[in-house]
Amino acid sequence: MDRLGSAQRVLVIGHASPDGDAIGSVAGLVLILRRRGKAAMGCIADGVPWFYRPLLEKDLIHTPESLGEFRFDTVVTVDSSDLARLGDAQVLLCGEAPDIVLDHHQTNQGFGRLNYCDPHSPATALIVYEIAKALVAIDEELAQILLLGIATDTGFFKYGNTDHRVLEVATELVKRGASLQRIASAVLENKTPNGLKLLARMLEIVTLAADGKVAYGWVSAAMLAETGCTEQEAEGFVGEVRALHGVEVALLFVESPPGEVHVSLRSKSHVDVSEIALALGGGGHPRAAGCLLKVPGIHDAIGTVVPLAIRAVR
Ligand SMILES: [Mn+2]
Repeated sequence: MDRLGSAQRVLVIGHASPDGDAIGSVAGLVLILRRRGKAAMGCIADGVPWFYRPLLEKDLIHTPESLGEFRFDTVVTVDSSDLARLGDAQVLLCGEAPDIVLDHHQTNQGFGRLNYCDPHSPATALIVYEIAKALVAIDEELAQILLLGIATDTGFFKYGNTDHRVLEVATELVKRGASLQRIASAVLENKTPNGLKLLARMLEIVTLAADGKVAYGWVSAAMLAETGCTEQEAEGFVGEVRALHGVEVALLFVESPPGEVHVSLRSKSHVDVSEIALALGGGGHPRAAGCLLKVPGIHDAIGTVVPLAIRAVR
């Protein structure tokens, strides 16, 4: 908090392929800093996916390319467990460590000069909420942005990380004007017809292993091309796989671009999938983790990860 206090011009970076928590944490912290009279700008390598944009003001989050001449004396990263998660935004650091790392991933590598990581926090946006409470009055705009991060990282208040504290903070944010309906509608009800076709194709090939305790599906580069979808449209598919009766570990493999396979790992009740992800160069939480594999084909990735998941449920 003191380090933030002494900063004048702050760049806040979230992880590439951003989720609601990355977006909410970046935008929330930028707003707080601006309201404290500082120059602040957010940056996310891939920019903000279109369906989140109505939830936040323009000019809060840029791509590294659209940042322009913004000069900064302090860099804060949010919701990123390691440097590689920042994607192309890493170049902005010019090889130096970020000044402050704020995160909630238990696999956080402590890559900042100052590191604050609380693996018990359900969302990084909840950490940003604490900062907001200490520094500014939380108005409707800030409440909406922070609730976005908290709602998405708790699966809209149904994952195991949804404790009474999360619900209390959410209540506080709703009292201050945030709308859960707006967030749910933007995030969950903006699917495309092509995305639905892609989901149908993925569901058809879902495969069970380890007596139904492991389930996995995949989206190949060819499936994306044939349905006219981008990787973004496969977001959330892994939840459909985890929803199967009896499944403990669910995996989704998405090949985009060819040669790169993004693996999403989820578990239902006891397997720590962040250990599998960490061993493969990724990271995450016990119930939700991910990694990126550079392999010739998607079936190489499946052949690598599925046996690890089978071993984990035994
Ligand atoms: Mn998060």
